[in-house]
Amino acid sequence: SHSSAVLAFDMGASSGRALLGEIAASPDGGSQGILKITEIHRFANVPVQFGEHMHWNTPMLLQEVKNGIRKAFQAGYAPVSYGIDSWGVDYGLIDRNGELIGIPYHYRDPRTEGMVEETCSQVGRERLFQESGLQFMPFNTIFQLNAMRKASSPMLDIADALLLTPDLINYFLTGVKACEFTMATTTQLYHVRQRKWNEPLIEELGLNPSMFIEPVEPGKWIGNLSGSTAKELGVPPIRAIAVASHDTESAVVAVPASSPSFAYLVCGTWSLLGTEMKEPLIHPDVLKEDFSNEGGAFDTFQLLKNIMGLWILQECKRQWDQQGLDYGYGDLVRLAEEEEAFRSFIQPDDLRFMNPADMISEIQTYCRETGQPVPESTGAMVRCILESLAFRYREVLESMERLTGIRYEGLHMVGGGIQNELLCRFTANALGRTVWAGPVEASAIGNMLVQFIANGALASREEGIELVKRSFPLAVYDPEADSEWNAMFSKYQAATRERQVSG
Ligand code: ADP
Ligand code: LRH
Repeated sequence: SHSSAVLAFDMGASSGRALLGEIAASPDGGSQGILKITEIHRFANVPVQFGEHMHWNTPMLLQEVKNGIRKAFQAGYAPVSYGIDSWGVDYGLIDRNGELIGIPYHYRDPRTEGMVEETCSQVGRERLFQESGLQFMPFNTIFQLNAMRKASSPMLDIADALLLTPDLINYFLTGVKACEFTMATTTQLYHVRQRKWNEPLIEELGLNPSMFIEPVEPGKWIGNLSGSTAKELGVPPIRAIAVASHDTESAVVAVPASSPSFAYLVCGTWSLLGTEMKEPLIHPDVLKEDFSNEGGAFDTFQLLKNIMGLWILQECKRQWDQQGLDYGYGDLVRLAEEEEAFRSFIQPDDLRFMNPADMISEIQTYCRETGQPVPESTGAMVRCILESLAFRYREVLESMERLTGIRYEGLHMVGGGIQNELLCRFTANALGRTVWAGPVEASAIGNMLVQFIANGALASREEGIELVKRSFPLAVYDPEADSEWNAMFSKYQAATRERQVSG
């Protein structure tokens, strides 16, 4: 019914969307409801280059969230609350008058170059892992802030509060400064075992501990739309809920798994391959394999690894778009299907693919340097990317199995990337296991479930999962018999061995 409808904002690195969620009567007249999701608004999320630095278009993001709220009401819906999830690690700084300082940086901004090494030599790599439980990604908040510190950024001197992206947008909508837990754990400044901000570390890095706000758990009511926001938009002052505001964690909430230990792949700009845990796994092998323990919703930790993901394809597509070759993702997949299989591979996590000026040449250079045929056609390029990702998923899944000692039956894939059916098929083949794909809008759905629970429309996470299972059919990909994929894995490994990967 409309009285329990919620509005979910899911802001990914490539696009943002507002989806309305309602628990509706089942169409077959059954007594259990189904989750009906309606897209209200969608917008591209395009970074902006200011001189040497890459930034988010934060004013546009705030405006688009406002547009989403207004459009929901204009379309006749009456959501009782909204929640925002976004990509991890990024933040805005707020001064003592409550105003935004500067333009929030994009996590791919090059100012963090060399910062992992520099910060680790300052505070110790092992110690950093033991306290944060995180994978060493150059863009983690700790390295971004340390880069600002090293540059003697005057912005840090006047910063009174640090707000991670969803908290930042919520602040300008509600006037309330909050800090949501799952997002806080992506900073690498949160102590995962002590479950609080790592103050000694923050101080050692010369940062001001009072910038960091006490985290709240997903499901917490933050406040309502402020009077001025409600008036500006012509809507009632609806509730703002802190959801699992890190998009990856919202997506995990919506994975329709049947067993308590399942493997998942959140497939968007990034590919996050992981499994759910009750406690962080702090062990030298986790450091060695460079996995993260990220805070999740419902008192979980997510043991996962960031894989470079469809970013690589997005960047190639951007270049083809600029050349006027108007390919949609469907066209790119069809071109890839027509190409010869297993010709050349890249290591997707080689840091050279993090933010190259020219992704297409970067891939070609990689293939040349590793003595492989150089992909020239669009189809060959796409095929190389998708096959390499599928094999990388196998590599990372196997490494995760060594860490947990569990064998996973198959892999749950969620997120925008599962619309690429070729990638799902390749993944099933590369793993030699079943892939269950769905739902596409997992982050928005997980965002809604946390709101439904906070608002009392659902009793528990378990009810939420059952709702998802009833509402969204899964696509099942079984590995093809007698495929060459197993034999070709060693070819991939030979081509990608000894390449520089994160950490
Ligand atoms: P994010 O949340 O990180 O912005 P999404 O979950 O929206 O990312 O996934 C975006 C990715 O989904 C794109 O990089 C693209 O590869 C893939 N994708 C989107 N639409 C399609 C489509 N119609 N067919 C195949 N792949 C698609
Ligand atoms: C995926 C994601 C990922 C982070 C990255 C910055 O959208 O949140 O979990 O590491 O963006």
